[in-house]
Amino acid sequence: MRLTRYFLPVLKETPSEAQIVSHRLMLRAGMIKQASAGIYSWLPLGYKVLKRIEQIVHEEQIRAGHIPMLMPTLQSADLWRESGRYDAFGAEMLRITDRHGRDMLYGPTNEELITDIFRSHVGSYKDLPLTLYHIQWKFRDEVRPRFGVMRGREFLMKDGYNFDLTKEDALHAYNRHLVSYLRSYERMGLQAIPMRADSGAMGGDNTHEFLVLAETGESEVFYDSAITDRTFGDRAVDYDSVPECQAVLEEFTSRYARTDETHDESAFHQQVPEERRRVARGIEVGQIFYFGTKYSEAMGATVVTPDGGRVPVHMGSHGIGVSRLLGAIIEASHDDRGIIWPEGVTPFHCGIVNLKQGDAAADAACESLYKALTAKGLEPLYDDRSERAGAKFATMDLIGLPWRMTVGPRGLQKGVVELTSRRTGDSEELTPEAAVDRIAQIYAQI
Ligand code: 5CA
Repeated sequence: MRLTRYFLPVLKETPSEAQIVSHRLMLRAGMIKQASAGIYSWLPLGYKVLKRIEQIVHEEQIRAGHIPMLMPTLQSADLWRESGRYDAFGAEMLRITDRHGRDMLYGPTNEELITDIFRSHVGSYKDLPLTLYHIQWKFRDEVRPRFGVMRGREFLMKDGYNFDLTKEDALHAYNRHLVSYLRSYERMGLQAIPMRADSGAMGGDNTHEFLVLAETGESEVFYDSAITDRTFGDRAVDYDSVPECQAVLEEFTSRYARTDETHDESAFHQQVPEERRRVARGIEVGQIFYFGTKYSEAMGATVVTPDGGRVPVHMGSHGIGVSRLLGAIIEASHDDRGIIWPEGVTPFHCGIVNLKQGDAAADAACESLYKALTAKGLEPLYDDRSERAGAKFATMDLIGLPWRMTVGPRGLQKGVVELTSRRTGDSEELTPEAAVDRIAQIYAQI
């Protein structure tokens, strides 16, 4: 992409309505525009990051054996009356009446709809286990939408639903989700810690929230600092192996880590030595639930068992806050000049800054870098505006591409361009070919 042909409406002024850094930076970098309270348009740069996050979520869910599909945003109220949640969900649910007077709603989550699909098509234990998921917009009429995409009213969620014959099988599905979530967040450059939480409107008492530690987080959290040493890394886990997935759950949840809803001061003191006790704030980027037969019993989602009986299936649901993740990543990775995207989610892989637009050698070198990067399957963003170097650097720093190639007549006389890391600020002079190879190598490892 060439910047002169792109739509990147960066703001010069810091928007006064934004209280936290991620919201400010998303507005300033031209990623989102508020359409109404808690509802945003995703401008091209923001949309690109959203798609990268979705892609990671898809890849990791499919790796775990879960099946993608798509359910609508608008749902019939009748299904929610069957489960009893039409009234229970309260004012957070946006209720709509269609022209025939039928009660509809904009889905805040999909347990009912997926259970209806399941009961219509599955009737035997032989079709289990089954986990279906989708990535779809949700609506919750939050009392106080705030912090931009962090607490929106319309937001993008990945929600997955497992159907199993027994509680043991459903707990294995729970563990698979935990493993796949650890992998997903790490690919996005985040450490998200599973913490014991409250199940709220979903039901059940087996649930973990995934928290990214950040001062601006809305949840208060209590944990053993030893938990932050754990990383998942590039382990190969066999998702079909019950003991392997169980071992990961134990490894990542054995130390004390709870949100304020389930925090127990005396257990905290008993289990954690004083010097490792931490009270902090976190952003909830996902939650997994096992709730047994709550929906399957209410809605008649049963299967025939091997001995010919009929039982309601054991279920759980598992969510990732896809749009919220943009805010969480920026909270975790920025400096006073702007965003610093982790390589896994960056909107463009590399920026190209032409220090002297209109100089024949500089223009030609930038064009050839652009072509070479593109030929390697990478997406560069070429700042081909006739702007001062300082303005170009400021834009690149604000939008946070992890790598920048700077091309100018002086360097080209020596046969080099400059490759700069956004994170460390370190620069290196390399031949254009070596710079392209370096970038390709970096992304080959992501
Ligand atoms: N049905 C279950 C799991 S699929 C469910 O709805 N879980 S949830 O309520 O915990 O939501 C899943 C994730 O969506 C949360 O962890 C959070 O990251 C994100 N989320 C929830 N509410 C909002 C909101 N108002 N704005 C942005 N993201 C949100």
